[in-house]
Amino acid sequence: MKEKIESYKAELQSAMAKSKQELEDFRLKFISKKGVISELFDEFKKVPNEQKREFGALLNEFKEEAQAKFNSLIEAVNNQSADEVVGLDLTLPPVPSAGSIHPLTQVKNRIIQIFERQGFNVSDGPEIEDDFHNFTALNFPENHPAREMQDTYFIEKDPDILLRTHTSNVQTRLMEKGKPPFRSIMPGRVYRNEAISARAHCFFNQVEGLYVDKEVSFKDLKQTLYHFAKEFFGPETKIRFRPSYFPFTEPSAEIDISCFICKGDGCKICKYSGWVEIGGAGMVDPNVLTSCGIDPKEYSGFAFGMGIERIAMLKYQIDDIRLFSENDIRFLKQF
Ligand code: FA5
Repeated sequence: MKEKIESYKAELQSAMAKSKQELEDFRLKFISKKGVISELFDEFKKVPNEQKREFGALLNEFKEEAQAKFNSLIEAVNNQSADEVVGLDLTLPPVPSAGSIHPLTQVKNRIIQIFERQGFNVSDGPEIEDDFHNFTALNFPENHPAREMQDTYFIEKDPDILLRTHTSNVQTRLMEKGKPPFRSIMPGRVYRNEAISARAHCFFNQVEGLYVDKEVSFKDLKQTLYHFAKEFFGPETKIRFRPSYFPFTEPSAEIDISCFICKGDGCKICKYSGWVEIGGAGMVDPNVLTSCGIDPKEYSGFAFGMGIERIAMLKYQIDDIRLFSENDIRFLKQF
């Protein structure tokens, strides 16, 4: 037992603790109920009576040394943590972690700015919508296959309440409330029950445009969008209209812009066609004007709807739409 105590003493003397964890390791090894000192006291019970005096003194001395060492290690660890904060100047002002405006908001704001300069104001409408404003008033007949063009998330049936599938619902809300002229753009989030991929999402943003007045023509539509494309994508940008179909416009068109990356020569972004689609447009169908209480003999109008994510993807050459909603700081801090 004497040798054991001597060897533990040597270990005790060289023991060091640089952290709270090492301090705790020391306590567990020497001082705790299952530690070395308890173990030695258990052994002491078996020591013959004539040796008890000698070993008892050695053991008590060792116990005191262990406790003293433990106290000095506590002090050393505490002083060390104080040293560590010496370099920290608590009087310095906090470093602001500057946020940035989300790229979609930046694109939306720029779009608003361009149209406001052409005399458009900004209108808003509900994302939870009824069938009438999302479909029926927009000339989608009941059970017509055109409704399938936009896979819908229904919230309630009979009467149908749904998540709007496009911002065109704001057109109908605007027109039924007021009197022409209307010259408004309507940005907002829309929802479609679509498979998510690099180019399509089940929620995305659109910006709708509506101009209704006396003698509004397709020429006005073309010029308005041409101006937008040049302002947004650059002065060299060309625009073209491809015949298309929307129940609420007649005639209808898809809007393409010349690829501003390859300048029309063909590249990956435009799939080597030289053109990229940014939205749909057309002259407001007379049935839509009528269902909103506007006389189509007196008034005409144009409307368009563009995908904000798609425009942002083109502008910043982003190849995956999912990046906009994943909140990955490495992506967001580039804007
Ligand atoms: C419409 O939503 C019509 N309401 C647009 C319109 C308004 C036409 C007014 C005429 C008059 P479309 O379904 O094509 O049309 O969508 C318009 C744009 O939204 C598309 O060109 C595209 O840029 C964007 N878009 C459509 N589906 C998705 C999707 N799943 N993910 C991301 N963007 C989409």
